This record gives sequence, C-alpha cells and structure tokens, in this order.
Amino acid sequence: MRDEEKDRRVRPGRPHLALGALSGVLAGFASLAVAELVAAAVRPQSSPVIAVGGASIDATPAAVKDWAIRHFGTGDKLVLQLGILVVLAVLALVLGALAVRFRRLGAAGVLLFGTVGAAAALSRPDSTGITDALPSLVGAVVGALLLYVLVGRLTAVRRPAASTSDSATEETGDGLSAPTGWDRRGFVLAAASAAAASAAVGAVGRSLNTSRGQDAIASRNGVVLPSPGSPAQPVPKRAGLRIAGISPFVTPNSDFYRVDTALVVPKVDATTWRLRIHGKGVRRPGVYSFDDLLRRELIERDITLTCVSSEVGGPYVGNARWVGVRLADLLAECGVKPPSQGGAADQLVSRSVDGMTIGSPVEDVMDGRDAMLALGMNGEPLPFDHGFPVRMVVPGLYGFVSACKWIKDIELTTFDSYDPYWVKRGWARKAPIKTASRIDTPKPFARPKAGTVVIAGVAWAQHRGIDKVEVRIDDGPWQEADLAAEDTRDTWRQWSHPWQATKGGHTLTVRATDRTGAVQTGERTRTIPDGASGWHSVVVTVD
Ligand SMILES: Nc1nc2c(c(=O)[nH]1)N[C@H]1C(S)=C(S)[C@@H](COP(=O)(O)O)O[C@H]1N2
Ligand SMILES: [Mo]
Repeated sequence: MRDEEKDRRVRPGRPHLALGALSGVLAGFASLAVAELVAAAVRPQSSPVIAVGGASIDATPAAVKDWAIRHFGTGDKLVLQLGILVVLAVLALVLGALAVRFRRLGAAGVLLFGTVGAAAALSRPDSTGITDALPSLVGAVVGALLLYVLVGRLTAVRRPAASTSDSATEETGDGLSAPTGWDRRGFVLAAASAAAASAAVGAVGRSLNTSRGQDAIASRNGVVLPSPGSPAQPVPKRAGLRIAGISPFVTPNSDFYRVDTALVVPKVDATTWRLRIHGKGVRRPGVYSFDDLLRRELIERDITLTCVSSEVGGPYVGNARWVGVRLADLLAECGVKPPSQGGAADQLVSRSVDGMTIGSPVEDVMDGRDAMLALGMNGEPLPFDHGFPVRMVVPGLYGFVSACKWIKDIELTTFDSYDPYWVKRGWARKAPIKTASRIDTPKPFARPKAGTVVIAGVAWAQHRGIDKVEVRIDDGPWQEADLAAEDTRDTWRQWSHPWQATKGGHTLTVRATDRTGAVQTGERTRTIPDGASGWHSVVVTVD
C-alpha cells in the first residue's frame, strides 16, 4: 500500500516537465488569443504583440533598425512580430515547466508578462487611455488560470487525507483513478479544449481586428478629389525610356516603397479628421477639416520621395504625382513667417495619429518649393499605407524630415527646443536629399551576352535637378550617359548607356552631377545620420 501510494506521488520527472512546458505554451496561446479578441473591442494597437513590438521599434538602436530595414525591407515588421512570438514561446515553455514544481509561481509569471504588455500598451505615444491595458491584462488572467488548471491535472494524485500541504492535495476527481499518478485523461481533455477554444477565440479576434476601420474605408471611398487649380505639367513623353528592367518613371502606388514604424496601419476617418496648426509665432492658430482642405486651391506636382535608410543603389525611392494643399499658403494664413523674414520658429514639427514626430526647416517649406499637404497620390486618395487622409511631401528633403503620414498636428517651434522622433535616435536634424544615381539594369551578377548591352537606371537630386550622368566600365574613363527628358527638378531622371560588352567579368559604376555642378561623391558613408553617399556599382559576367 505504501509503495503503491509512492508510485502515485508527483514526481516531476521528464514527462511532467515536458507536459508542463506544453501547458505553458497553451496558456500563452490562450492569453494572446483572448488579448486579440479584447483588442478588437478596444483597438488593434492595444494588443500585446503590437504594443510590445511598437515599444521595441522605438527602443531599437538606430543602427539595428537601419539594418533591419535594409535586410528585411518592408518585411521588417513581420520579422519583428515573429521574433516576439518566438521569445514568448520560449518564456512560456520555461514558465510551464516551472509551474510543475511551483504552480502558483508559474501562474504569477503569466500575470507578470501580462503586466509588461499592459505597460507597453499604455506607454505607446498613440495610447488612447487606460483601456489599452485591457487586452494584455484579461489575456494574462485567462492564461494564468489555464496554466494553473492544466498543471493541476499533471499533479493530481490520491493522497491520504492527512497528507502534506503540497498543492497536489487540492486536486480531486478523475485523477484518482489515473494509473500513473496524474490525471492523464483530465489533462488531455483540458489541453485539447483549451487549444481549440483559443484557436476559435483568436480567429474571431483576428477577423474582427482586420475588419476594423470600416468608417475610415467608407470615408476614403467617398473622397472625390476636385481637379487641381494648379495642375502638373504633363510628363514629357521622353521622360520614360522603353528599356526592360528600368524603374518606370511614375511608380505605381502598389509598388511604392513603404517605410514607417506602424505595426498596424492607422485607419483614419477623414470625416472626423482634423489638422491643428499652432505654436511659436503662429498668430492665428487654426484647425482644418478634410473638407476645408478640399475646398482650397489644390496643386498637383510630380515629386520623387526618398528614404534616408536607402543604401547606395537601394530601393527606397519612388516617384508619384501628388495632389494637395500648398503648405506655405496655409502657414502664411496662420500668420507664420519664415526665419529669414523674422519668424520666431525655425522648425516645423508634424505629428501623426500614431505618435510619429517629424521636424522640417520652416525656411525650406516656405521658400517657394512645392511643399504640400498631400491628399492624393497618382490619381486616387492617399492609400492607407501612404498616409490617408493627409500627409506632408516636401521636395528635396528625405522622408524622415518631411513626409509625415497620417498627419494630425503641425507645431511651429525651434530646432534648439525640440528633437523629433528620429533625431532622438541619432539621425540628423536637417537632411536634404543627396545627389544619387542607381543602375537598374543589368542586375548584379547578371550574365549578359557579349555585344551591345544597355546599362540604364535613375538619378535624383530633388529640387536641384540632374544635369549629367556618367558611367564607368571597370577602371576606364567616365562616359556620359544619355539622359531622358527631365520632368521637373523635383523628380528623378532616367538615363541609359549602350555598352559594347566584351567577355569576362566587369564592374559597372554610375555617378550623377546635379544642377549646382556638384558631382556625386564616391566617398562611401553609412545611411545614418543623413543619408548614404558613394557610387553604385554592379558586377556582371559577360558570356
Ligand atoms: N507617421 C509616420 N510618417 C512617416 C514615417 C513614419 O514612420 N510614421 N516614416 C517617414 C519616412 S522615414 C519615410 S522615408 C516616408 C516614407 O513614405 P512612404 O511609406 O509613403 O513611402 O514616410 C515618412 N513618414
Ligand atoms: Mo525614411
């Protein structure tokens, strides 16, 4: 009898540890699933993975973030979320195993992680209040209870009535008849139903979350962009070369690069959207609705947008036709003067609904260039990914110092008194776009046939314009490439060069000269703090 009793004692040996770890993972899964459902009721951004992900993006050192953008591109956000899930899974395994010995401690651990998620959600710059803590907290409570119950099944044994205070004594039920001393049937049943319930709850939460923003979608569908009072000149026919592999002159919205910190793309309802203009030296602060902007004279301009995180030859550059309101006019209406005319503010800080802050020189946006609050992109309202309902676009400045998407607030201030988001993370306060050029074709490591090979690509020096592009084969002389027609000095320019390719390996290099006469420097620098410099080279083998 004693021996038999002993056999049924809890011995957290290997199998129990493994099942404990499994319980931990199931508890974690249940927590996230419940959180997803609660987030659908609160707002998608408050779900723990999104909140912790957002917090990690903000806390990531600039160099690492830059590396992530370069290596994973727009997929960087997916990689981050998968990373968080992997870390959570490992923690859940450990907590689950721990819970086999220390049941309460395991459950408390789950609650602790819930608190971390809640804290992250509350500390996000776009947090809308205390309810943002709910998804993490409710999820954690459910997860903790589940872990407690599941591990209870693992430690359920028959004990003499006068047994110790081991937590296992709390258990009764089916476990009593389990031959191995733990409630196998109860565990399998509880685990399987928990997994199934979590999957269902998670799926419902997911679909509710993804179908959110119906008002925003409806408002976007309802936008009719009036024809611009100041239309763009037609793109010259010869601005776009017919060469396979070259970047099209106008980048379609679906191919336009996307760089931002938003794990959930903000879906803003244009009918309730407002833009506030205020701050230093703003004599007549204003609040504008989307309709207020639509009623103004609209300008239409072709402007090439460039990201500072694009390496030499990198992909984060695109050219679109934007329609919007001239920013300088709006600022003047609010009584703002540029510093050169005695204005008090030299920095314009734009704020987005997701808490991004971007600083631009007031002088630049009021110097006569076509800085605008864009409402349309390539003939349609801004896509959500690109800032619907309104974003800033400033010719000649990298996106991180100008192109605020989902904008909601413009504050006039000084560079001395405020550092916006990227500046706090080591990037430059001011960043005009560097003169650059890229070989689009042939691709690196291509194997063209000997004979005429057309080398072609794009060059840009927004607001200065491209004057010349030169190509060099190996260490040969620089040869002038043929330039396509220029659209405006705010757009990129295509170029091509027919090369009589000879067999063997060759290095093709390109450099541009802008209208100020400055030749693109061959000196390589990193992207941080104010943009990469250096020449783009492509190595090919001619067969
Ligand atoms: N709200 C918000 N606006 C933003 C950003 C961001 O992270 N959040 N990123 C900026 C950067 S770094 C660039 S390069 C451009 C990119 O614009 P796109 O995604 O439309 O190409 O948006 C800018 N505007
Ligand atoms: Mo950027």
